Amino acid sequence: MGTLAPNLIEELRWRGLLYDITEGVEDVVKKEKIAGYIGFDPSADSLHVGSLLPIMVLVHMQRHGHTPIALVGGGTGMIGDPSGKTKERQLLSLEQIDHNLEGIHAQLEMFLAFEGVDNPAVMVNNGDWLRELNFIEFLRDVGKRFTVNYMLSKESVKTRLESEEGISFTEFCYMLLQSYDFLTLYRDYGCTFQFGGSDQWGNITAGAELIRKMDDGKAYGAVVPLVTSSTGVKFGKTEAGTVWLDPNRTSPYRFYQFWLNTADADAITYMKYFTLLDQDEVAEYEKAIEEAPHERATQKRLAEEVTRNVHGEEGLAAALKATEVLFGGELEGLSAAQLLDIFAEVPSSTFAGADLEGKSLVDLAVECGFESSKKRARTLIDGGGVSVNNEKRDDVEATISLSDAIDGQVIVLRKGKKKYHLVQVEG
Ligand code: 629
Repeated sequence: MGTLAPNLIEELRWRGLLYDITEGVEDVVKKEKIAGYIGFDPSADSLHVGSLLPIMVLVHMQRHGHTPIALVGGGTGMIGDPSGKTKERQLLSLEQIDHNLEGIHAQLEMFLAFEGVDNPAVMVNNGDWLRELNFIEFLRDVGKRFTVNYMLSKESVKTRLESEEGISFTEFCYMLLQSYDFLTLYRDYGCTFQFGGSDQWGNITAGAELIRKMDDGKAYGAVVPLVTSSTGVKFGKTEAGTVWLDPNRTSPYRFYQFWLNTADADAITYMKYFTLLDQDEVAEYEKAIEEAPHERATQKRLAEEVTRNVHGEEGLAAALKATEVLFGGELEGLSAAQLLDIFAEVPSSTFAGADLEGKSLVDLAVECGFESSKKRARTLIDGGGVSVNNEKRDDVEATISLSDAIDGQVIVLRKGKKKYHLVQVEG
């Protein structure tokens, strides 16, 4: 998969990943192998799909022979970035930050190659240099290079100045810390690029300024667009909340479903953003979505690619299997927890184990609302219209046994092809 574009910038450009770039970026990227970084603060113990876009930039950097540096914010995470935030943040405890760092660190590792290539990725933690900073020294070395006037002109600060909420001195200084990171990576790794979301523009350009002022160096920045969805729902959110990368927070099945549910109007954009399919491949899906949108081939491929990237071949297989179950596939090998996840949106009722044992299927079908009378329920069952755990039960005398309950906890009832009801066993 994936013929590469002639260079990194052209790659990012055709994918729509360049929202803004500083001057001179194109020439440098064409001529030199660069090192560039993106920072991720440990606000939670998992990244979410919103972080995937900047991560893809790191992936493209590596594919094009440049050196990607992933930075986790063990230092900046103790302060909190005001960029794009309308409210002052709650400080996290050191334990919380360190716990979150571990999770994010492990996730970032999955996307990049740290050995066995000519341009291995690098992972750094800015806690290593920020946590031991000396305040007086910092004010003399770094603070002196920024006028408050310049800091006040930044979008992140301006919007908060205009709001009643205001901004603490602590968050006001955040940009100095991120600038100091850029300088540190410039000195230690020859890092001359910083990428991020469009909310990071102010912090990135501040860092390039610091590098110019302190080391007379040239540094660059580029930001990816904010991902929007044509449906008006904030990207990365569903009714069930944020779509996380951690499989314990968002199962591979839900993750897959999130991508599968992409609106036609967004599917190609997301395919360019979030997969490594090349221009020719994407062009085919562009045609497919125009000619046969009902087949949802683009959404299927999108969901498949991103799920494989984040959850591996196994996670994808689990997601596909779970999706089949919704369409009547076999339940074998699935746990009660997985079934509860798959059928989270279908109606359910709870029975005491003793009430369920020996209950006639006819009664259960009525109690679950499949039919309004026993007579109708008998006709339904007799006609093969009821399945227990996705296996047809067309005997009107059939009774339910606790051994039908998967892990002793759930029975999946189905009427016809698609109407599901989940029976949960209490206790
Ligand atoms: C130290 C910390 C640095 C450089 C960057 C940072 C983190 C940065 C930030 N980023 C957001 C985050 O961590 O707050 N100050 O949640 C988030 N980012 C990914 C994208 C973003 C951004 O991780 O840049 O724009 C979201 O798409 O909000 O030396």
